[in-house]
This record gives sequence, C-alpha cells and structure tokens, in this order.
Amino acid sequence: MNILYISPYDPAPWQRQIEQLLPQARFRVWAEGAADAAADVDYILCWKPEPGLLARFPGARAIFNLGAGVDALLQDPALPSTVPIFRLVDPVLTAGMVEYVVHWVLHFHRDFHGYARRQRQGLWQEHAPPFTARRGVGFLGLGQLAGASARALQALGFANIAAWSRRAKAHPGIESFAGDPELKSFLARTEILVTLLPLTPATSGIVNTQTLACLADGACVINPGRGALIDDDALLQALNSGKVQAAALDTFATEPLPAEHPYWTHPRVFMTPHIASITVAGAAAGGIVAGIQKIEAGEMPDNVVDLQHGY
Ligand code: OXD
Repeated sequence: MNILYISPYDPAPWQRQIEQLLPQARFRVWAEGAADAAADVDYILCWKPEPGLLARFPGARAIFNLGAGVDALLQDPALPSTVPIFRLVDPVLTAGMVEYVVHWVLHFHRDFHGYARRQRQGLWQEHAPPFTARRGVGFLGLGQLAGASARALQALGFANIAAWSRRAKAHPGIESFAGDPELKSFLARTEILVTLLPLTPATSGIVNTQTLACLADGACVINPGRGALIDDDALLQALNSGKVQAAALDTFATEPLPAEHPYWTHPRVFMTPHIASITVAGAAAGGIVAGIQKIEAGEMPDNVVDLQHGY
C-alpha cells in the first residue's frame, strides 16, 4: 500500500506515525520530479496541494485532508471527481478550537478587553457582568468544531446559544436557524458571533455590511473559521462606528496578514496567526489510519466531503 504525503509541513512526524500504525504501508513524500513517489498511489495525505497536482492521481482510493477545512482543496478546478475526499476530524483539533472559542467568548462576555483598556487609562471602574445564561452567543455554522465549542459553553452555563446553517440542524439546547430567510433573526439575537462556517462560494463574505448591521448593538465577532467569510472593510467600519465593539480574528483572507493591514493596529482587534486549532500528527494519524483500514475492508469512513456543497 502506497501513501503519498503532499504538504508544506514536515513529513517526519507523519511518517513515524503511519509506519508505526500501518507497517505494511510505504510512506512517500511528494517532490516534483520524484517519479517513484508518484507511482501507484493508493492514499494521499495532503494540505493545500498545488492546484492541478491531485489530478495526477486519478487512481488513488482516497484523499485525506490534513485539516478541518477543505476550501483550499476544492478550489482546484482539476480535482479528480472520482476520488473520495475526507476532512480531518480529530479530538486534538477539536479541543484546540474549543479552547480558542471558550477563551474569547468568556473574554468578551466578561468585558476583559474593556478592563484592559481602562487599566491603560488608569481607571478603577467595575461593572456587573451580564447573566451568563442570557448572553446571546451565535454560531455561524454548526459542524463538529462549532458543536463541540457550543457544548463547552453550555457546560459553563451559557443557555442562550443559537446556530445558523444552510440546513437546519438539531442540537440539544441550541436554537437552530437555517437558510437565508432566518439569517436576520439569528443575527438580531446574537451578541457574541462565532464564525465557523466552511468557506464556499455561498458563505464567502457572509459577514458584510448588511449582516453586521443586523447584529445586536455592540456585538463582538470571533472568527477562527476562514478569513474570507468576512468582508474586512465592512468589519472595520462596524468596529469604528461601535456597532461591533471588538473582534478576535485568527484567520484572514490573505495569510500572513499583510503588514499594512489596519487589523494589525486596530485597538479593538485581537489577532492570532491562524493557531486556533492546529493539526498534530501524533494525534491525527490514528484517525486517518482508521479511515484507510475501513476503506481496505470495503467500508466508507466518516467525514467524506460532499463536493456539491463544498464541505
Ligand atoms: C484547518 C485549519 O482547516 O487549520 O484545520 O485551517
């Protein structure tokens, strides 16, 4: 069994894990011109391959994306349509996202950004926090990562959580909104917005002037999903007008974020360099190997990407 690794990241930890868990596998690393790497590929493990590259392996049995988001893969117009693609769902990736989301929801909920600002102004000024149970937290998207984050917030007493997605999803204790007709009412009850939608042509720029205007006044925005979900000019305008009081941004339409971008210096933007949740080979390889074993046994692993919907 031949496994081909295509990624800008160090292959060594993946190779160690795969060879340990699947001793019969031959692990090869893609390099242009390395003909032996390309021959008889059974499974591909990849992250952001060059557009057109995967078209060279139409005989592969599956492509495993080494991250949760498959937007970079699906933007490849030459993607072989007959090879199933699996997105990464892994407890460590999920735990990273839960930590990131819980951190920023608590931060904004308790106004820690306001206290930091008042410290710099030399102000000793306390105020009571709003009731946790009533705080309107809203998730754009309710996949694995958003669902796990919402459950962690529920465990902390957040009882007014809603989620919006294209198709209605049932999730205990979470108010579900679906489709364009319900987006406005979802936003109107949202004081802390978490964007965890997959990036598709339908969701690109979904946080824009019109949708930001529908949020509760003084809302906060948390984006660990994809930068292009947000129209940056619209968010900056909403921050400057006070409609949005603060934003925590982990992902950006262009990464690294260009040095001249106003987010770098905006006093109410909190940036991190796409670290909300990071794939760790030691944790993720086990799930991928389990997927390969299922395919070898004639079964279909979970988390297959729906090419039509783009996630
Ligand atoms: C992912 C990411 O999709 O890190 O997992 O962006």
